[in-house]
Amino acid sequence: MRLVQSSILAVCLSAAINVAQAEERVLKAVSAFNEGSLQSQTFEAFINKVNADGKGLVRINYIGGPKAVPPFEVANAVRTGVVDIGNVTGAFYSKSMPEADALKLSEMPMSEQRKNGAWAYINELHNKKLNVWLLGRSIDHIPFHLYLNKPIDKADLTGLRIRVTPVYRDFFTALGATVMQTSPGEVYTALERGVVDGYGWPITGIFDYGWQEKTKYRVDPGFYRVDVEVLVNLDTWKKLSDKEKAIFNKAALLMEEEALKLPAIAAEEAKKQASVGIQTITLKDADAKLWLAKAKEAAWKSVIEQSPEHGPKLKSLLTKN
Ligand code: 173
Repeated sequence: MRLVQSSILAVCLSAAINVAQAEERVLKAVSAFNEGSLQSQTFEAFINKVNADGKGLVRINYIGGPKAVPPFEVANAVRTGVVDIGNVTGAFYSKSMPEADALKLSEMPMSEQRKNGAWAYINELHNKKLNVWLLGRSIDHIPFHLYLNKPIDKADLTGLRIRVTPVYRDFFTALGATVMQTSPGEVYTALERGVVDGYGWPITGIFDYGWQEKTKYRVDPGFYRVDVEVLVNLDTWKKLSDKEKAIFNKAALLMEEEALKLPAIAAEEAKKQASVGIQTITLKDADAKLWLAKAKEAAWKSVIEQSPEHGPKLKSLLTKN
């Protein structure tokens, strides 16, 4: 008798569990950067937070990095709903939305952008142009750099062939470089074969791709503000309950706070680069000034040319002068 009762109980329990499981919403996520790499880690912590807080209600199924979806396709995959969530830099979708190239030009943290209306404006552009919700920013507060295998001694890249994405294209071209666009996954081979003399990349992460083996110099100062966004398909976002949205927003704000720690990681990475023999070429005085001025000028010029409607407004929202 007891046996019968407990087996009935077991059946009822497992039925209840099945119902709970059936009701848990599962969203698919990908990153444009290698799984576990520095450009994915803050996003992966965000996923863990959502999954812990959303237990039984909502869960993110992390499919992984560029093996799942090619980097330049991630935003499109989120737009069409092939995946629900993507961790991707604006440069990888500026072909579909040129205003995305302005995100690296922000001169303030996300907390400020959320207060001064910049986030709201940029989110609306994402809603309308890309059918995505701009949930938050997973990488912030650290610069991009130029890495080289041939030395330079001034702010002049004439005669050099550099690997780029839209992040660096206008700037390096303005300084005389010949540029070639590749995804991160193609950089190692391009360096190995000598197809390029250098590449643009953030201060963090070259070890994730093994490029330290093929890199002689890093040029300082760094420029811009590395931007990686967490995009959510807009239809998916609208379907979430208020409770689910609150879980996502809380995890996104936490992620933006965690990004405040990236400068410390950047300092460690710079040390590690020096320890494996990567030399720093530091442009000084007038050259450093010219370097930074050209970076800013070339990129804003391009954003405003491509988006005369929104470019100037973005500049006033994202820059301090
Ligand atoms: O260099 C790149 O591939 C690039 O544009 C980028 C942007 C943000 C983070 C890492 C890389």
